[in-house]
Amino acid sequence: MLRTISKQIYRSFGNVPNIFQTNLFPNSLLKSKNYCLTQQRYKFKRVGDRPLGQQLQILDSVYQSDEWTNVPDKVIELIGRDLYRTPGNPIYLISETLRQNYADHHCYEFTNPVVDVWSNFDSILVPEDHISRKRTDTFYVDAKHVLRAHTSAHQSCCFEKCFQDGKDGKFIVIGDVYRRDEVNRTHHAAFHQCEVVQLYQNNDSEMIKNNVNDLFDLNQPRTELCQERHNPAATKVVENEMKTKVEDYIKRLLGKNLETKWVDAYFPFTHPSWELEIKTPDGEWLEMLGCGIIEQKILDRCGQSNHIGWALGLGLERLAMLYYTIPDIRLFWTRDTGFLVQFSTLEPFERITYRPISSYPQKIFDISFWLPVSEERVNEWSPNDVHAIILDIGGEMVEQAHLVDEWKRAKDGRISNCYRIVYRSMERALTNSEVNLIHHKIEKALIDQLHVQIR
Ligand code: FA5
Ligand code: MG
Repeated sequence: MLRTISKQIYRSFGNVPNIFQTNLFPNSLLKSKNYCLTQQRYKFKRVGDRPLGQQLQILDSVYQSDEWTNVPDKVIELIGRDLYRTPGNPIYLISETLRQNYADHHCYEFTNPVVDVWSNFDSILVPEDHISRKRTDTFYVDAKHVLRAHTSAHQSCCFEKCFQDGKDGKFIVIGDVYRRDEVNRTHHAAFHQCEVVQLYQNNDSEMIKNNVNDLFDLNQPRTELCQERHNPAATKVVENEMKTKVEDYIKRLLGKNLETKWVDAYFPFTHPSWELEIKTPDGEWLEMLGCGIIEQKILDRCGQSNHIGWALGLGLERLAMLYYTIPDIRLFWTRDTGFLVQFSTLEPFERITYRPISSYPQKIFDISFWLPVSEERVNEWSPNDVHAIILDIGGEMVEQAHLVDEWKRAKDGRISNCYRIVYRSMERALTNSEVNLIHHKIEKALIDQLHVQIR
């Protein structure tokens, strides 16, 4: 029980403040300026702890480990994979749907996930004693740098930039983010988020349409529904536009009959705040995103005091798992081509249903051949015939087959093809000799039926 509660508290940025009043985390300890230092001298060694002064290379930078460092090599190995920028990965496809859906927003992608502590926490008002700053929750590269724990780390630097970049206060940030979190079917230490932000000013069309003349009302106190000095009517317009746009997007992917619910939440950087939960096909509610009206103090500090706005942070894996029926979050990091080949479409809104891959090893064999000499045969040549033969003979043992190389010999214009066949059974590990046998049968059929010449 204790563990369950503490995990809920640890997990996200959305910690309800009064949870801190429970005796799980005594106030005196949380309020202490030395709280984090106390944590540093924790007596147990943890995964990722390193000897002081060790060099850590992350992308092009080298850091020296200190007593804050807790990022394990296994996590560093994932940095730079850039799944959201790599065609053929489901995270790329989901990112593309976001880039298209929010096409009037500027899209920022900061490929280096190492940010300073200030950006990850202070820039968005995360209090000094907030639980998410602890070494148990965040990956520290050293005392001054962390692996960003959310794309909100980039909010502050984009507010001004997006006006310079010609987008009127609208931007998205897509990136890989890292957390010391539990690992289960829907949580991973490395995952992806998309931050979507929109700012408004007086005279914006949405405000005019809703008869809101002024975003601000100097007499307005802070209430549960509204920040101090905000016009409640303007807040409502902003809330509605944020919620409608993102719900429409999620329903475009997961179907218009999807059941959703907005739940009140708490984030240090927004007020009021919500989370969107959706009903999964197995009847459970799953949290997809956190959002809210941006704390005015953040905008004021970034020179945007005449704007109000909304921000949201969406988990890409959760969406991709439901869109493609991918059963386990760890699969996104696999290099298994049996997985990746299923996501090679260039049409991001294409509905792909993932077929589970085998857990047995692949056997990869190539076939290279010259296409037939006669012009007549070359003219009626179709790669589909090659695939038909491969499938006819290889049957369930063939997981994939692709043309991987094609070239023309200068001296006589003959064309060479190379097909790569990936053999893998769903039921057992295949032996080399049985795969060899099948492979030779395929070669023979290509010669007999399509008149190719094996090279
Ligand atoms: C945040 O990260 C806030 N920065 C979101 C936000 C942005 C709020 C802007 C307000 C304004 P949270 O910790 O709840 O919030 O994470 C957001 C989403 O990321 C979750 O709803 C979930 O979809 C996804 N997520 C969180 N932790 C994990 C994890 N360990 N593995 C996979 N997905 C995760
Ligand atoms: Mg959350």
